[in-house]
Amino acid sequence: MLDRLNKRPNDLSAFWMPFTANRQFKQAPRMLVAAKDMHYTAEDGRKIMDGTSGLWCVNAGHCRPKITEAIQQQAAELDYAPAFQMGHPIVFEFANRLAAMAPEGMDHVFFTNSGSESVDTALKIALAYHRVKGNGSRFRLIGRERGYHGVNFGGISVGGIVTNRKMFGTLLTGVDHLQHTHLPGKNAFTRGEPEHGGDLADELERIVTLHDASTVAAVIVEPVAGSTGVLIPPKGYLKRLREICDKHGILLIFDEVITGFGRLGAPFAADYFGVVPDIMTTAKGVTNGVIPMGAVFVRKEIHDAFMNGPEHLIEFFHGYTYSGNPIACAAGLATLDTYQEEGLLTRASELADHWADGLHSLKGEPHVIDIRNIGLVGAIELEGIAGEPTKRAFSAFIKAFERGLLIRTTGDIIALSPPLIITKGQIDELIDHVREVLRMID
Ligand code: PXG
Repeated sequence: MLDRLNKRPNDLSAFWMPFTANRQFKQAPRMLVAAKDMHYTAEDGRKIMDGTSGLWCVNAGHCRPKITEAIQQQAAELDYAPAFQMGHPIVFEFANRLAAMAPEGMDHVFFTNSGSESVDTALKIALAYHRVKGNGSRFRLIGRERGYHGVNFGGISVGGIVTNRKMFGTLLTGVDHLQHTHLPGKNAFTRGEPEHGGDLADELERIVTLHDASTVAAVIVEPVAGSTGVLIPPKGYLKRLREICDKHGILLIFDEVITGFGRLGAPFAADYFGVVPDIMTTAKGVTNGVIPMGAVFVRKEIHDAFMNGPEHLIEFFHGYTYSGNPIACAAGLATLDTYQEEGLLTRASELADHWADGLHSLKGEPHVIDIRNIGLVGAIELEGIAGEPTKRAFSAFIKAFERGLLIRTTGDIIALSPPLIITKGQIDELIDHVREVLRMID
C-alpha cells in the first residue's frame, strides 16, 4: 500500500534490491517518483538532475512524448506475439532500422532483453559460429581485467570485476583475460584517449601463443570500460586488437551496452574509433532505457554461416520469450526517431570539449587523483579513505543526491554520463554541484 501523501510504500522489506546496500537504503530510502527530460523528481518534490542517464540508458532524456505514445499505441494494438517460429511486422522493421545505422557490414540483429543477455548471446554465437564452420576446437573466450559484461555466467566469466565473480563458483572454463589499461601513473588527468598503454593490446598475441590460436574463439572488450570507472582505450589499442584478431581468425566482440547510441558522439564506439568488430552487443539506449531490450549485431558472414542444412530445421538454438517484444520494438523505433530528429547520436561530439573543460576544472579539488573524459562520459577518481575503500565516493553520492544531483560511484570513482540532451548551461550546473560536493565530504 502506498501512502498517497509521500508515495512511499509502508513496507520496504520484500524487495531485495539489485546491486544495492539494502540495509543502508531501507534505513534512509532515496525514492524517485517522476522524471522529465534532464530531471527526476524525488518523493519530497525536489528536482534531481540526472547526471547518469538513469543507469547509462536514458540517452534522450526522460518521458519523451514520442516514445511514451508509441508504447501506449503498441500495447493497445499487439501486446505480445510468440518470438519462436512466428513473426510480427514491427520486429523486422526495427531490425532493418538498426542494421541500417550500424557500422558497415553489421547487418543482422538478434534481440535480447538486457545487456547481460546480449553478452551471453554474443559469446554463444561466437562459439557456435566456429563450430558450424568446422572449427569446434576454438572454444576459448578472452576478456579483460576490470571488464563488465553483465551478470550472467558468460558475462561474469569473461568479465574482470572481482566482486562480481568470486562468489559464483567455477564460472565458464576456457577463459583468459587481458590486462586492463588503467595506468594512472602515466595517464592521470588525460583529456580523451591516453597516450600510454596502446601496446597492452600486444598481450593478446602472448595469450594466443600460449593457448594456440586454434583454440581461441573470441575476444570481448568494452571499447570504453564503463562500470569499472570509465577506462578509456589508449591510442591505437583497439586497432591493434583488431589486427591481432584478424591475423589469427579470432572474432572480436565489442560490448557497446554503454557506448552504443551516441554516448561518445558517434552512433557507436566502433564508428568513433574507426574499428569495426565482428559482433557488437547493445542494450540500454536501444530503447532509451524505457522498456528492457538488447540487440546483438553480427556481420553477414557470421549469420550466413548458420544458414545451411535442411531448411525446416532451427539454425541457432537460442532465443528468449521476449526477443523482439512488440512493445519494446515500438519503444525502440520511437527512440531512434527521437535520436535522429534531435541529432542526439552525434550531439556528444558537439558538447565534448565543454564537458571536458568542466570536468578537468575539478583538478585540484579535495581528494581528486584523476579525471578522465570521452564523449559525454566522465570519471573523477578520488583517493580512498585508508582502510575504508568506496566510503568516500559513497558519501559523495549521498551528498550529491541531497543537493539535487544523481551521480554513480564505483569503488572510489565518480562516473558521470548525463542524457545527450543536456545543455552547456546544465553541464556547468552539474560540474558546480560536483565541485561543492567534493568540498563538503571528508
Ligand atoms: N555490458 C556492459 C558494457 C554494461 O555496461 C551490461 C553489459 C549488462 O547490462 P544489463 O542490461 O544486463 O544490466 C552492462 C551494464 C554502472 C552500471 O553504473 C553499469 C551497467 C548496469 C548498471 C550500472 O556502472 N552496465
